[in-house]
Amino acid sequence: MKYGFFDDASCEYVITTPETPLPWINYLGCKDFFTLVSNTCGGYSFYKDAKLLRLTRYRYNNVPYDNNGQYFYIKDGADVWNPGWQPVKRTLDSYECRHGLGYSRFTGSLNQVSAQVLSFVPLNDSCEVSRLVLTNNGSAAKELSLFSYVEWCLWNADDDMKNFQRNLSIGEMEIEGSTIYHKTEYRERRNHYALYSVNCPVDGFDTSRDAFLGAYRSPSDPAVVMNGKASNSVAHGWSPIASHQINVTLAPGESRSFIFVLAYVENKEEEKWEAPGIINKTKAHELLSRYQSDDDVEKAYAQLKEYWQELLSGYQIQSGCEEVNRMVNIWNQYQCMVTFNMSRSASYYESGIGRGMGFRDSCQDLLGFVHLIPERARERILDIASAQFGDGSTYHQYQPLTKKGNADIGGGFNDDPLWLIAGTSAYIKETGDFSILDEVVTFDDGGEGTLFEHLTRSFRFTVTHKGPHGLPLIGRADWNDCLNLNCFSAQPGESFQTFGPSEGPVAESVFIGGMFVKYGEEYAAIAESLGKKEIAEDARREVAAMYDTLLQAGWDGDWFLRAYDAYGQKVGSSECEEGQIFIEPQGFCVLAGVGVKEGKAQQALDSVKERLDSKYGIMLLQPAYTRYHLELGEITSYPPGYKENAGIFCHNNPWVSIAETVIGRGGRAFEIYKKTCPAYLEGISEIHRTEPYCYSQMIAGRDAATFGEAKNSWLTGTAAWTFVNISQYILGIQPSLDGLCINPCVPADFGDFTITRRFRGAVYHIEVKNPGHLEKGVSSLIVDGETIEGNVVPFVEGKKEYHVTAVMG
Ligand code: BGC
Ligand code: IFM
Repeated sequence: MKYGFFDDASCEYVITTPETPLPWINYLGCKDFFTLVSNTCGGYSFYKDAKLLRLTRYRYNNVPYDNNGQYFYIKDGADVWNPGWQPVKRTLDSYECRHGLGYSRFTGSLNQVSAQVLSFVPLNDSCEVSRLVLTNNGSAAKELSLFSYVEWCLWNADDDMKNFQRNLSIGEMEIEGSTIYHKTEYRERRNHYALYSVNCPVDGFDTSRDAFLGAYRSPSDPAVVMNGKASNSVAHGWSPIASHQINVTLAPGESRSFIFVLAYVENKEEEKWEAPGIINKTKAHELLSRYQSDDDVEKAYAQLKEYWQELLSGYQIQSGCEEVNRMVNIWNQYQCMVTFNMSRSASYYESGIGRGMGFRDSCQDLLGFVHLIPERARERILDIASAQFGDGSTYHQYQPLTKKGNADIGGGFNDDPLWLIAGTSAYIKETGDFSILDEVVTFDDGGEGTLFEHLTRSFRFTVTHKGPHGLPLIGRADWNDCLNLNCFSAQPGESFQTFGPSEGPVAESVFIGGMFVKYGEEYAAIAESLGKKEIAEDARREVAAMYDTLLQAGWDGDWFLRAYDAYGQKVGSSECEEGQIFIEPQGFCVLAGVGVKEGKAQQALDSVKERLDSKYGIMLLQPAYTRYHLELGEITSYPPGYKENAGIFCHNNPWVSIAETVIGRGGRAFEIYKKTCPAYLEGISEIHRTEPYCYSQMIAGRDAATFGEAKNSWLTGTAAWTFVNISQYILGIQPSLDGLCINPCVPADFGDFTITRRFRGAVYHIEVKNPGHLEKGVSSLIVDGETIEGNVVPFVEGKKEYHVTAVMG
């Protein structure tokens, strides 16, 4: 069942009923100011950091699920309604929500009145603009009252939820005409304030939540709105809000627009006060002056649309497959931008207060983002590198605002260091910019080194942290956060990842071994390009040794083992009672090339198909753990079929799909791609439940009662990896150190396709022809009329356009 449809020409998903199975959200904002907005106008805004600089309040874990947002109420006689349906939930005559690239548009109508709200964050200002257009479609005049509503968060979203003894006394507001200023905590260490303004005179306002809602009421029936009369309340402590009342008379056919601006303003310390207690509003006035007319809004909106069009033009495909076209050209790239901006901090499943930026997460996000804005990727890589310690290990997370490692979580996840090589290598392949390696970056525990030195320490960390079988020690966990093999000393109630030795001398990870082969080779290739021959040779020796170890100690007979636990027992082996085969090492070892020439790669992937596949995707492991295993940790704490315990983790499905392309099975690679691809799941939205335009972290596996149900949409490494998979491995347009490599691996009946790809400042027009209906192999490559040996388009400095024809054969 569908709850809307894709409007590809407008790059929008159109939701046609407010009652979607779960809130279907969008992200407004590209750089500093962000708003999460659901299809019923729920959500919240923050500046840079969802925890520390939260502008508006949201209530997670609430009923109804999606609670609080930037709401508009329309009072039409006795009827009160919202264009996005919530919170009043008055049945509307019509409803539509269009989530677009960086904007959302809601249209509701009732009794011949329609209200259209367009919300977006302009490119160059720290604010959200919402233009509301009211239209009288009837034949009689209409007297309406419009009320706006946002509830302020007292900045630190964590403290805001807990520290009531203080917080109920600190709220301070200031009102100037139609602008409501939220200046809580401005008198002490803060130098910022927020505002909510509208571009016309108002008939009243409210800034006290209690006055606006009334005792024992909620945003679904605010007393002020129901009575049609603002109370001009000024909040002193308690819960400050901002609400405007505007009375409007509309003649038949008449429309009027109102421009609301929700903004964040920062002053320098010396410019804080105009007079004692009165904030300096100069910057606010300047900002507001830019959004006063419809023309202003149109201009800013057009700029945003152009910005996105330009960004997405870096990779555009035309193929016979509608779903592929729309995911590749629009939504997958869009989600890559969102994950780059948010890491795993703020979504409807991540509260914005818990996690900062993940080290491994951010490195992987780069893989799908780097082609969009390479300069920002460069900056990010250098930030991430500074969360590394001198011994090559890293903090697991860091806070975006301070760029400091998160000491509460600490380090000890032994895959983290290698992801830095992954991200940096992707950046260099994309841009050819080796100069990033000369940038000097500090180590968190003192000292500094070039980025190349950081990569060297990453590489050496694995070399110097191996266990009894010569495989990498796992530490607190590897990619699978829940495989905690050194936590066997846990006491009931202790958190799996925050106690005990961060590293045992025995527990080893086959997965990190696969990563080491993949990214160790990329490190060697970078060293070679820098002319560091000995380093490259030494690295390749280490990689070769790991390769052999994986095929011996890391091989179970029909597939790759997952790990050895702290007692030296196998994990992910046919000898195990539960959890006999895991997805991660099959995908990663094979995509790294391990076992391809020995025939083991194919065997491992066949085992995946036989044992882990399901109609909704490949499960993480089988059989699911039905009881708790202290020696394995959190993974066995989940009920069977959920999350890491045999859920379908969308993040590592593409690893298997990529692995299939490595051995040339394009049909199977694409079959895997389709199973978790949201556009293909649109028709079963009542089962899948999350947004059909973005990936979710997890789909419940076959062992779960809710098989096929997705959770944790938006912020997942799935976005980057599925984009890498489809764009580089299936469609086969691969940035490499030497230039753009054309290496498609598709189903035999996929048909011809064309791709426009921006690469190192030039535009490549690529045509892939497949007259023989093959799955892999390029027999001829013609670049601007000339036949080229091999399948890499040689990069010519200064050349701006390339026309490439690749014929599969
Ligand atoms: C995993 C969760 C786990 C959490 C905390 C996440 O990365 O996906 O399953 O509960 O880490 O350990
Ligand atoms: O690899 C992790 C990731 O860092 C956060 N989400 C879950 C994944 C698997 O545990």
